[in-house]
Amino acid sequence: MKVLLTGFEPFGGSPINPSIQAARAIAEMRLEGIDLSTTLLPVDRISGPTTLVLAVETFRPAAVLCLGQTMGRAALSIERVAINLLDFSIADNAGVTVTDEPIVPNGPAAYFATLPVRQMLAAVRDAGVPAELSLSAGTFLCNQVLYSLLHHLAVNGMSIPAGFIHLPALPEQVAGRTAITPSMSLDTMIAGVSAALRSIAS
Ligand code: PCA
Repeated sequence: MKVLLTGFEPFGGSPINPSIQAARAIAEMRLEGIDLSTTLLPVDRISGPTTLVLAVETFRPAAVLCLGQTMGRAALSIERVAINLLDFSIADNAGVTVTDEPIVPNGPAAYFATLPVRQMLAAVRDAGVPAELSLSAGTFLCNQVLYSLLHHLAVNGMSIPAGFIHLPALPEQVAGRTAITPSMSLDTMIAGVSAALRSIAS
């Protein structure tokens, strides 16, 4: 099965982003039965969504799983929904902050992720990795690329299952913080995302 797995470049002052590290490590594992292509997405409100849509049009996957990183979560968060809202609390990597704007003017308020989220949740937990279903992918780039992808697939009548998993921070991203912030090792994230991919392909 052809699967597109994406990760984001670092953002918000951190020099690393576990989402692209996990995506690249999983590509090297060559999971049986999965023809995986990985793409690095810019944290940029223009080129983030266009890079993802171009990768889908070029690779023509049978499923798309996007990864991103978020502070403050202790488990893999399998996102259920993307909303039509840009409301950045920090600037994107082009230095732009967008407040209260739609992603697609007059577009639907929201799209549900179309991957089998419950099956993925069970698979990740069975692999011994903490996971949850999440009702908000935020209002920054992660939500934007998921909404943009689901909108692109919907308006073009493409029935490709697509979804998103938010990863926690890596221990080294929170080690210097005075306020205790949850983190997870890269190996644990890789085990969880691999289990989700296997369940998508099964
Ligand atoms: N996380 C951000 C954007 C890139 C990333 O990895 C987010 O949660 O929107």
